[in-house]
Amino acid sequence: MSSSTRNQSNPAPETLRYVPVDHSRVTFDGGFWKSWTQTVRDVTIPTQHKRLEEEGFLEVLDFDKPAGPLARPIQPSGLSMQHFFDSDFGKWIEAASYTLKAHPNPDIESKIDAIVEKLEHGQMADGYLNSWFIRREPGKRWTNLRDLHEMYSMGHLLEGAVAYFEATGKRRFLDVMIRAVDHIIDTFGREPGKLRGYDAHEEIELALVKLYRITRDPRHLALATYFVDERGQMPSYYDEEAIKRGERPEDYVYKTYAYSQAHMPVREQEQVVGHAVRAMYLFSAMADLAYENNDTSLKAACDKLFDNLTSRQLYVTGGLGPSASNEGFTREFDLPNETAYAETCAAVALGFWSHRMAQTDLDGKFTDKLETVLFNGALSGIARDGEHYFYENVLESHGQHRRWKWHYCPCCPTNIARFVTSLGQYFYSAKPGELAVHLYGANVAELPLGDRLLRLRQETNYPWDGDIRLQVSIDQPSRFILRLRIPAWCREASVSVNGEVIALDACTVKGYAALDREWRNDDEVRIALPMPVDRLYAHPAVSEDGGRVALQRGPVVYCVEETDIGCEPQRLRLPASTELAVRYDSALLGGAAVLEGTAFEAGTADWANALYRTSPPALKARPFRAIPYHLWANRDAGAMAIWLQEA
Ligand code: FUB
Ligand code: ZN
Repeated sequence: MSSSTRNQSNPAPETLRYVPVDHSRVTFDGGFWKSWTQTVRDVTIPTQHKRLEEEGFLEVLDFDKPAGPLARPIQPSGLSMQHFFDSDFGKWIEAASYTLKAHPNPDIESKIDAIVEKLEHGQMADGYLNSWFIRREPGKRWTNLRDLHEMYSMGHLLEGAVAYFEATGKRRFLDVMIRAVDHIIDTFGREPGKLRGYDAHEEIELALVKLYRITRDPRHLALATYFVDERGQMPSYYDEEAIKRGERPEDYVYKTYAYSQAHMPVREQEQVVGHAVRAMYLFSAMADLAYENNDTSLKAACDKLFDNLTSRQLYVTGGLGPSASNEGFTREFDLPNETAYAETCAAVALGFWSHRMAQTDLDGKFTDKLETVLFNGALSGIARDGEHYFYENVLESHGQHRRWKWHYCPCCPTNIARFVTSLGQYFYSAKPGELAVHLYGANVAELPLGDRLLRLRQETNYPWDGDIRLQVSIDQPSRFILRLRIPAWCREASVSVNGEVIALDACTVKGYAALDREWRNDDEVRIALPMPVDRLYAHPAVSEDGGRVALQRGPVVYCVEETDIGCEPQRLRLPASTELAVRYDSALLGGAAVLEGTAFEAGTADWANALYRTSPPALKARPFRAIPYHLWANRDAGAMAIWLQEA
């Protein structure tokens, strides 16, 4: 049973909330996402398994063999990347599983089954399951939640198990993970005799909610709730745990538990701090629990944090977490371009969080950000060939950033893979009497409408243009509200139904236009979202972007690459008056709308050996073009910039 059918058959307490459509009900049979979803399914998923094998990740599951030498040394925090290898194949299984319903693949399925068999074989009698501790340090399990990712890894295995069960109906992996969760329930909590801990790398919380949505076992939801509620309570569990290990809490490498959003109870947090991926996973779980427990205090905390992130700490691309040293946040408005960390995982996870927020509170401010990360800061994490990646998604480069085939810490490739292979679920949500369209892009979807299905076809070249035709197929007339997201970037949207223009001002609430009518077969909705090229300016506190302008068209952020213009884009000066033409270039990496215009280049020819001089550089007019940022670094090496100096 899929999570969406599950929710419809158990209306309480979600009657007032939206339920995302099952991703497998949405087929990208044309347009922008067709080739991306095909590439990820046919290239990314198989090659990632190959890399996991080649790089020895799967060897950690050879429980009957003595553990070999460490492939990843222990870091100053006490963590080796190898501590969490389980998470990488957990995420791979999840990503692969999402492809299986619509595209059965016995080879991929047998690869997953082989991993599951090993996991089951290695699982301890009490349900404990973590390859590192079982094979290398059995006596040390549950002694260092602060540094060693034990439940982070289990959480990713659990998400993989849920996805595989939903795709195939096979229970083996799910049962293995339910036993592991039972063990965690026996070990952690507020009851006497249990450890009052929670993992410093959030992840298991949101995985437990996914499990609960299948099992409806209240213990699964209660465990997730406990982990979120316990986080940041004082005295800190991490202090007590360190003392038990014979360590001094003040020797903690990251110095502050803000690194793990464990510096104060979650409901008191107002600023997004610490490690970016951890924060996004935590906030996703908080949004899930707000939804499941109808917890308005968690929802309020999420709202404040979302506003803090989006008004002070988010890159224009939807990337987040500027700093490598903590893989996360520094101070507000600190958004350096060339040194941006902006990890792919963090952008993907912001997509998770934004999407979850919109299910309890249908507000375009959430789905606008989902769309931003989708077309920019997350998609930039995977190459057009589907087998090269970025971990850091910088906004500017002098050519030193190139995509790689595999990473020392390959958390990002499987994250972008699972985002793309489950993309359908982000497009639509339903609740009794309502359907919401969050995203635009060619697809055909079967959407639940009470006990019947409605077929909705989107015909569009979005995001290359903003004309969308929605065609309704339904076996009998039916009254319901169709809610259409009107993106905040669009200032002159128009909508018509069967040729009749809709007064959007009268029916749009929080970025969604509500079309409440009796719908009939073959009804046609036309949405026009004009996409002029927008020049964006950053808040003056973002010192890096002072005097600079970024180009955006629709949801797509543009960049200029040296390979297109023959000089570093950092040398361009873009006059405010420059006309920018939009041209669809079918030869560019599968086809994309590019922007073309004239800028000035600051020349170097007359500088001889001078580093500084009293007169400014000579400017010479030259044509330039900008391409979608997500496509950068797919051709010749060279410099790139999103923020261009304005002349
Ligand atoms: O530590 C586990 C994952 O690896 C994190 O989420 C990423 O930031 C990377 O450090
Ligand atoms: Zn990552």
